[in-house]
Amino acid sequence: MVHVDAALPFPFAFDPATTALVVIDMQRDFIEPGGFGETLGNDVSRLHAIVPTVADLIRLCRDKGMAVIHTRECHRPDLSDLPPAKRNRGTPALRIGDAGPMGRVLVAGEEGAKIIPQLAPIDGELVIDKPGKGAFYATSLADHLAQEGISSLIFAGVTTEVCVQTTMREANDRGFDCLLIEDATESYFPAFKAATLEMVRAQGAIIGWTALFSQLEKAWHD
Ligand code: C5J
Repeated sequence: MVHVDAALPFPFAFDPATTALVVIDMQRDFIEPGGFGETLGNDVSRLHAIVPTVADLIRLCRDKGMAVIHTRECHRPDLSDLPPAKRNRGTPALRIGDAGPMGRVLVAGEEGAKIIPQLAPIDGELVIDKPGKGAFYATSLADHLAQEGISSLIFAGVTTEVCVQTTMREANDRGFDCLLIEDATESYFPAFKAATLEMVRAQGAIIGWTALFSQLEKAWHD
């Protein structure tokens, strides 16, 4: 067992053999300058800044032989998995499926939907394409985790309050113990990230735990 004593709100223990790292939506359109996220007026440098820490986290988990899973928020090219309520909401300059600066926005196979090269999955790692915010909705993730005997999940990725938090809540309801790595997740809105970290670990880890990457690394080496 690995004991992350510094985790909040109290120590988090996990067995690497029954734990997976889930890296949420580290895609070009959310993170890279010139992508869809920036066209929406977001400061993507905030998200770009966590890339080295996420890379270190992935490397650590790979070195320890732990399962690494990646997700991408994207839709089929015919948009048959895109509910009108998601496509039509609001008055953005670009909608999902429209031609954006890196190809069609959030469409599978387009440049913008790809995971950034620095964090590219390697052979044998599961990549989940998800049409929703949560990675369990309309995907094979639950079946895969059951097959592999996974009972704990460590989370990283973007954005903290949207796809990361939604997936953690889905996982918590399905009985997984969840640890969110604070400096391996980010939001375009600092206050939303801070609030999410607080609400995840409130009321005795009502959704899960949080810890810094250095605290996880130290726990593994102790
Ligand atoms: C994610 C979003 N990945 N914010 N998507 O959080 O729309």
